[in-house]
Amino acid sequence: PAVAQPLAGEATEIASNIIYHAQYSPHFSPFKFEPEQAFYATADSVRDRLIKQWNDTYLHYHKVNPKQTYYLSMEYLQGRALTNAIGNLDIQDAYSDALKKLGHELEEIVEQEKDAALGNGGLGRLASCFLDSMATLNLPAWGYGLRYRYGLFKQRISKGGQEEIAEDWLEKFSPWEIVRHDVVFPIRFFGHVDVLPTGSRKWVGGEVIQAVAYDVPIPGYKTKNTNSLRLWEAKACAEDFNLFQFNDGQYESAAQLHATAQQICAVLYPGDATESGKLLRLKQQFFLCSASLQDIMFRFRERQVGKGVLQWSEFPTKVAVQLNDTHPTLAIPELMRLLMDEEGLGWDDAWDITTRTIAYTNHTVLPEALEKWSQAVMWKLLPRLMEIIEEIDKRFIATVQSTRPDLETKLSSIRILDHNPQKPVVRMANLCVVSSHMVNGVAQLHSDILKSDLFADYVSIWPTKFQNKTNGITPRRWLRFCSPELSQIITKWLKTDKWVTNLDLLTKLRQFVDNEELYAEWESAKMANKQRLAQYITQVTNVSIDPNTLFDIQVKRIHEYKRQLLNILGTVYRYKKIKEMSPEERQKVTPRTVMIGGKAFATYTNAKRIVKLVNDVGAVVNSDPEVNSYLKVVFVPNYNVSVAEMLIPGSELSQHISTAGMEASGTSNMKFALNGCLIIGTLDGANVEIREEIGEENFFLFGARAEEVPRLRKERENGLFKPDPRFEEAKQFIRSGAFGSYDYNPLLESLEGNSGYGRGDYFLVGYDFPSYMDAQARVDEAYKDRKRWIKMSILSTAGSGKFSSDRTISQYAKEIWNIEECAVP
Ligand code: DL6
Repeated sequence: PAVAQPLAGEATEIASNIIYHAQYSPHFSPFKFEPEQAFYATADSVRDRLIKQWNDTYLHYHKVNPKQTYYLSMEYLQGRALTNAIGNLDIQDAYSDALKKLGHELEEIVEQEKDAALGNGGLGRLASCFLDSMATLNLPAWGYGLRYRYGLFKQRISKGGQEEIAEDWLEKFSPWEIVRHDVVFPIRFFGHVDVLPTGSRKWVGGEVIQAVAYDVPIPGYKTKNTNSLRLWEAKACAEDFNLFQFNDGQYESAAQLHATAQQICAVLYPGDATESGKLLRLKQQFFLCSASLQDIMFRFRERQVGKGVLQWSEFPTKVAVQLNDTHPTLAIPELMRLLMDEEGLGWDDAWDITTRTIAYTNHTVLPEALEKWSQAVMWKLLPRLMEIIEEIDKRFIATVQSTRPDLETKLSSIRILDHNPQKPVVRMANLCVVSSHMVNGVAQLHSDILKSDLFADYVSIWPTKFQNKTNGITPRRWLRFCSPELSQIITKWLKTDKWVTNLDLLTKLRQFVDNEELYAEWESAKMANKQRLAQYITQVTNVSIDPNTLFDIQVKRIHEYKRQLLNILGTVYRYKKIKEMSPEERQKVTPRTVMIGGKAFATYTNAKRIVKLVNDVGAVVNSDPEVNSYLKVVFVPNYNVSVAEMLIPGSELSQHISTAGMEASGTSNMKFALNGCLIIGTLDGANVEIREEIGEENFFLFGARAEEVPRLRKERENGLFKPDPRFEEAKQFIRSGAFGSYDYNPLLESLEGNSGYGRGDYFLVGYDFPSYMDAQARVDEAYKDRKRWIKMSILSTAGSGKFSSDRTISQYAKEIWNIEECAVP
């Protein structure tokens, strides 16, 4: 493209580099420089810089040989990378200028990038925030995951509700990944175990698939350190392609292993209702664990041999492995296998190394989310690992029997293998707790529940094994880059931008909390973000919303425990009341725009019904001329990281309203609070700590407390619950057909009766409804007093310092991993 013009300084260099890539790293036909081509050329040019820093970082770590952490996660919700990369490299303005000279706007170019959605929700986004903090803190720490061909599905809303469409994030390719053709490891499935003449055991036969490394650079903020996210791709070898069969016309069987390999990384969370689906998920988990451990051990060997000392007993002094939930549990028996069968160590040495290396984070207490794998499937797919798991179980039982006879009666529930004849399973969380040196929950309340309930017996065996590490979010993506307007104001008032890496500095905003000038600036920044959001909503839903109304948002995976149903029932009640008001009365209503977004798992019927209900309510309310200037209801389609970056800065009220004790932490609550959005919420997960930090007067609290929930459920079972008339009225209004003829009975019935499957209101929506409505009335009142609201908003941001993932990661580094910073000079 002949667009180069004389530019000044760095922007000139960047512009010519972008043009260079458009011409000489071509991905499209020549002579085109539309936004799409400009995006890829820009990304390629940014990648040049990242590669330099990345190589320097690798060499530096190699030379210093510090202890390094490896974060194993089946999920990463990276979102887009361009804004983050140029922001962390601190070259945003230069890139913006360069693109301008080339006829493009940076804001438009970044929109071209597809989200890397290799995750589901909070757990995956947490992993991505952690990677950002690890690099920013100059910690030698890498992530390992899988390179899913199709990430989390794209959500489309039609008349019938949610539709799922495969999300082809690699459709054109990702400019950020680099395939390492020299980093390939064999992964075995099926087969059997041979006993060698030496007595040692060897897993042989079965099918062997190759794991190939794809690296994604993870730049730290204003530092040279650039870490790696290594994603594994599955591949079969050329010799596994049967040319003879192919030439004989047997095309499918000729390439059978190739097809099998392709399935492994095809999709995130393949449906597991069928046996083959279960097998595939287990294959994915083992694939991640085995490839990552072989790679980690290879690197350890390379660095130790370089220093002339290869002692496997040193492994835990050089390597920390963190399991992000139980999905990578197989790392435990796989590390044992590699140490014993490949490196020749005895059981005791291998066990000592494994337990000192591995730590486990629990992210849920929901019984249905605690993984259990069929023993039969495990024996078939991973026979050697099952032998090892059996031995771990046997030894654990022996230890308990000899040291803690008082726990004899508890053994059947705390041991690893559950030999229930109906369905013998391996309990992955138990395997993790028994084999890790540290176990942590993700918010104080959650960690307390783990200690007092789920893992109480283990606590009595290993009292010092259990910790809390309250989650955090990266302030770069979740404030500095997603809300430049608010960031600028904060920097101006604090007279420094150091808060971006030291978020506790935000508390200093409190000294200006009565300053009118700050109020005005704060309000106008929030308004700019609301206007941008309003435009976006119109663009994706065709509903026009008024930025002068209260923007009330609930975005998260759709789940009954998260209680989007409470929100929409409250909204239905609000609608009905406004409709019944006289025009004069309506004048007193605080106008609101309720936005709800999130994906429902494809097979989760009630979650899909909730999505449909929100959409149906929206269709009626938004077209009701009597009401729609006081209330609008929008379902935000296809909620993902990029959509969150648009919604959160423009939010004023956000809902974190799970049944107390059920949300392990929540992390979007932190993002909203950091952006000056007030929270209406229960005392659940990290809400408890957020409220402590920002002050109870700045938090709209309601609902039962975690310790009351079991009693309330019992009372309900005993028929002692009397529903609030407002709750009954809201349900009745839906049943009357006010929002269409769809049969909402099954959904509403889940909130009724005293017990039974899908009945009995397990999540206590009915119990919490009146206090929720009262809290909403307090919100309406507070919003009328603009100054009070802005003050609360500033105090929310000012109190959010604790929730930086830099704080979380520093704690992991010191208290679990025992690693130190290793800054590239
Ligand atoms: O720790 C990250 C995130 C928490 O913030 C959420 O509260 C929690 O639900 C989520 N856990 C999971 C695990 N599976 N389930 N359910 O996604 O982790």
